[in-house]
Amino acid sequence: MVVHSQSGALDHCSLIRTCKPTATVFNGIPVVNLRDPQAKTLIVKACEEFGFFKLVNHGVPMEFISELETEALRFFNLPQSDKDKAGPPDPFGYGCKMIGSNGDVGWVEYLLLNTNPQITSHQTHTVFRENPESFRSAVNDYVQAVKRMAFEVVKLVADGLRIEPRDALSRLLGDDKSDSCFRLNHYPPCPELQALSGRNLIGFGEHTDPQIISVLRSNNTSGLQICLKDKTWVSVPPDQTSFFINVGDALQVMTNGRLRSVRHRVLADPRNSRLSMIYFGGPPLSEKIVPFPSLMAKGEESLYKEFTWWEYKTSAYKSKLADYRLGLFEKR
Ligand code: GA4
Repeated sequence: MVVHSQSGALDHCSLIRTCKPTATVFNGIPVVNLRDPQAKTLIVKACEEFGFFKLVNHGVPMEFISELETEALRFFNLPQSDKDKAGPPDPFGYGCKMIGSNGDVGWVEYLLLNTNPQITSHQTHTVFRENPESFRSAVNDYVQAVKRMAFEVVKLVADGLRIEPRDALSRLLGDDKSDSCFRLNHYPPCPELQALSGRNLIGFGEHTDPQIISVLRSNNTSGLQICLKDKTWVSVPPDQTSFFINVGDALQVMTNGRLRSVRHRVLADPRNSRLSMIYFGGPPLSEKIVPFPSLMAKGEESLYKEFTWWEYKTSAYKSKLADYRLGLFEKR
């Protein structure tokens, strides 16, 4: 995406919603040290209260992070016509402004990639055919390391909730058929809009992630906001050395609503570009998404109808970003 400085530039964003940058910076995001003996308790508490927390001491090598950041910026700085060769997203590939296929738009360009090992091993997506091998290898190194860390996080979730067996969640993410994906989002600055109206452009509209867990890392540009239980939006202070973990819809269902799938969005920054990299850990398509029996109290009933991940995903991909997707699957 090119940000033009001439006056017609705002034509590009006429379809994209704006909002006043009113959300306050929130300093209450829980921070969990992955090596803390109390980590499982702190993670469960954070996921119950916010569906979101910051992870430090995560063990993902900084070199993998910076290599991927360099490669991603090189890609997003290519001429538009070169980037378009990796699009349109189907849903995988390069996309610009259009998110999903139901009319959502945002001030963002992105690459969406499949991380299912059965597919990636012979993935010949144009993005990797047209770009240097160093890009593919940076994506692979990063995703592998983040997956390992995500397995640890979900093991702690299972442990903290006394889910049996302890690897019930991690084996879904680690399965050969795990339906997981990876996204690189680039939000260019939008100085014109700020100058004209003092408003911010919506980079990525509000939504919850359908999967089990999402692991996000961004550069030092702010923009990410989460919705608290009381429905207020707050800004998450950026931290380029840490990861942010989101509970997804599937984990909300598997914990019968105990853990909360977090509503979040991203506003474009008027001056700085934001780059984020997100791993979305999902189960195999055939997996039944039901509450773990081991965490149900005696006589407790599922709040949700029974469905497979394939059914949920198919329904999610027909929805608009801001829709409350779990609504269709609630018992009442
Ligand atoms: C949100 C989480 C992930 O980014 C994503 C998104 C997907 C897409 O960009 O194609 C969706 C969105 C996400 C949920 C509702 C549908 C599908 C866009 C959209 C409007 C890759 C995912 O799995 O679901």
